[in-house]
Amino acid sequence: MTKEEILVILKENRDEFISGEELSNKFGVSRAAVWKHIKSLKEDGYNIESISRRGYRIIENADVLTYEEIKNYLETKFVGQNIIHYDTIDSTNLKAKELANDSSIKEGTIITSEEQTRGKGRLGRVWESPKSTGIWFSIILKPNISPMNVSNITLLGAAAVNLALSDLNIESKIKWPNDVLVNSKKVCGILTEMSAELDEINYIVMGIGINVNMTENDFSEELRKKATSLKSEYKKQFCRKQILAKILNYFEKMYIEYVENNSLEQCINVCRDNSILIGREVYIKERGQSNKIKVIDINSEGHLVVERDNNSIDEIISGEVSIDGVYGVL
Ligand code: BT5
Repeated sequence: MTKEEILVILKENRDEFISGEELSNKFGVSRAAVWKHIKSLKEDGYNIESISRRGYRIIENADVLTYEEIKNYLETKFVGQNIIHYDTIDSTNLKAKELANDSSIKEGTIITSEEQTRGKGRLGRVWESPKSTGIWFSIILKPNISPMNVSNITLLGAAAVNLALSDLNIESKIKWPNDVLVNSKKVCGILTEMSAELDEINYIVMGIGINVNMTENDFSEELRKKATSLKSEYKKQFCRKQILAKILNYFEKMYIEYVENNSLEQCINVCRDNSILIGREVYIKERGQSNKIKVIDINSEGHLVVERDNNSIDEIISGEVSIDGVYGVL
């Protein structure tokens, strides 16, 4: 007997009490074993009422990022149709890469974790991922695209996050190529990693982290100036599983358009219309040097079109941009 099996029974009998005895008979285990599983479900965040001589009754579902909780919101064919959920893990990207090496793992498989002890940003930076307050997940993808175009997958992720938040009346800006900001502070970062041969991708792992319900105290002092959560900005608790499902729904639609029809149109429109960079003078790190540029556009291939100090127009494929006065140089 697993706690998930008990959960299924409680959910099937939502309005009724199920006695400990009934559960122990059904699964052929002791009542103490049943109680232990109920305790663990409560720790997961399920609100389960227990009354002596009547038994257990589920009151509401928990906001945990399991397939069981997310499936009712999902409208996808394959993205998120297999979810591997952890209470705690070093990094969902590390786990996803380990699993992606196994050729039998299905494309669209997702790794979620309530917390990460070694969440990763780009270039070895740390991603703070405190328990059950954010959405920390990675998607395993095996697209038939050129390895040169992998950065477009990050843009698809950023556009999907923007659209999902917009459904909840949250206005966000995309900081090309991998951040989503609310009120000029970072709420979401994306880390896309790939294993590839010269002209063929073995797999891509796209990890997305979103700060949902943390308060200021959940961030390190260093981050408080430049990071925020949806709760801090909108003064209310958000449902993580609903946001995750919306992101997956939007992502899959645009991903299929891209890998099957080679069209990035919707994604680029979203990235362009919600860009925090277009029209601004910013700094871009190139070969270790920080150069001032003016951002003009994001073109149909997802590249940043910029004007350099000497008035020449250039296209940038990937890079790190910092904006004076928006938040500290990352
Ligand atoms: C990123 O890197 O923004 C990519 C973050 C990807 C995180 C996800 S969570 C699920 C998956 N599993 C992982 O292990 N990672 C992915 P970068 O552009 O390098 O930004 C990193 C910088 O953002 C750090 O140096 C901090 O300054 C800042 N930062 C760290 N944690 C943050 C947080 N929770 N919210 C906002 N900013 C944060």
